[in-house]
Amino acid sequence: MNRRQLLTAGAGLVATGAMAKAQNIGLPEAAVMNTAATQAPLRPHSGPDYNPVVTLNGWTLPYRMNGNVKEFHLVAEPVERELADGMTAYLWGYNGQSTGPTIEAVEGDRVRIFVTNKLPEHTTVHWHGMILPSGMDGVAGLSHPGIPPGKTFVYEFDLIKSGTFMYHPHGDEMVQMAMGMMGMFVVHPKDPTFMPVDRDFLIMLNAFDIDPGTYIPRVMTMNDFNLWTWNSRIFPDIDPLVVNQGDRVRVRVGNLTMTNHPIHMHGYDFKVTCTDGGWVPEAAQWPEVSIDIPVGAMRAYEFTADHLGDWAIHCHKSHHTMNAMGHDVPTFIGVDKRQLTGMIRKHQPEYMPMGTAGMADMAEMSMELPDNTIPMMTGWGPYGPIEMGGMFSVVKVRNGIDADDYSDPGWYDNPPGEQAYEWTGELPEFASKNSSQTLLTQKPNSKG
Ligand SMILES: [Cu+2]
Repeated sequence: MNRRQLLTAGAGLVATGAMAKAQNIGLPEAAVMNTAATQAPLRPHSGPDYNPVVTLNGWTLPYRMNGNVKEFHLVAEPVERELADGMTAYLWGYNGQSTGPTIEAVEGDRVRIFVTNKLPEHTTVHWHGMILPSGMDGVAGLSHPGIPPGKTFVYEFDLIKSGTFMYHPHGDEMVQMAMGMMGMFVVHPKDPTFMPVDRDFLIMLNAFDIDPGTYIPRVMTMNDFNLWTWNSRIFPDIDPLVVNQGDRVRVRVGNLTMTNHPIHMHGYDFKVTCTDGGWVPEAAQWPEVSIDIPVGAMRAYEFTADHLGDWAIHCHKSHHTMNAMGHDVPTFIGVDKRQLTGMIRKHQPEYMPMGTAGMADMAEMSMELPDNTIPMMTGWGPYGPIEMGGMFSVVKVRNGIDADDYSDPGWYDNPPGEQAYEWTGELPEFASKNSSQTLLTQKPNSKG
């Protein structure tokens, strides 16, 4: 099955047999997603119209109308999530995946959200940023008792403002969020002509600490996470943001990790148009090419996709665009390991010296890895290794992409004269006289 097929709406949706028949008074169907592929936008079948969002490597939770109330059913449960092809994590999430499905509704809607707890301990759902009655706020012990294992609680409130919000547990929060429990909640404006866009992408920043060869995150980690994820997915298997030239595009980025992430997008400047506190008035929107997403916050930015190309989008903390890395690896830049290599190879014939000229060689090298992990930097582009991991993807702006088409169009073909090329003329004096090895080991001030 190729990506285009997976992208057809609802392809990965599994109706749970017993609940498939929606009863007007019973629980609404609890939809389950069985794939980490990006699902096509879910258009509303009733109620006010809106332009739905696309969650990268995610999906939107279906709803049903019960009278005038929009009903959803979230199931908190252990899940197996493919962080990348070849790496599965045993997480806690919602309705089959971590991150959980995106909830979409419209300003003025009344929502009723059933939350069934299939975890081994109590949980709650806190609706981050939403204006609602205190008793619906989801803080265990403060707003209401924790939802015991096996029980279902009902949250019900009016959506009195539009914007981008998040949901996550507020009971044993540290453990449950470290295990992957979080999702986004988009409330579309009642007026569909308010700040309309053609494409509306969602990214939830999260992070895990999973030792290579293992499956379960270490929940006590505070700083040294080794997997920096978007919607519980790492590069090279975060889907691209596919855009038609001329589209108005919004990217909404929420951060439920324990550090800030400066999200940088190449090829464009953009304006910050929304936070989890609400929409930014036009006169107050400021231009950026990187937007810092603070901890426990959401920022949305917008741009018009005028410039064709493959544009990198990534966290600008360079350690966050790496996969599982050992932070204790010593730095060998400038160290001549030739003699040492000979000695080590007497005992360990496969020994490969690395890092003496930087670490780019790691991206090309095929080393044997433990099961269930992927290399620290990886991903192949049309011109070689991309040497990235973690929080990295590509905005692919093309001509002639259909409105509902989010399938990968392949790599951008640079027009003649629009790509950097090798200089084949004479080289300057210093470069021809010194080998790269001597340049490397010179003391910084030895050239005078
Ligand atoms: Cu980051």
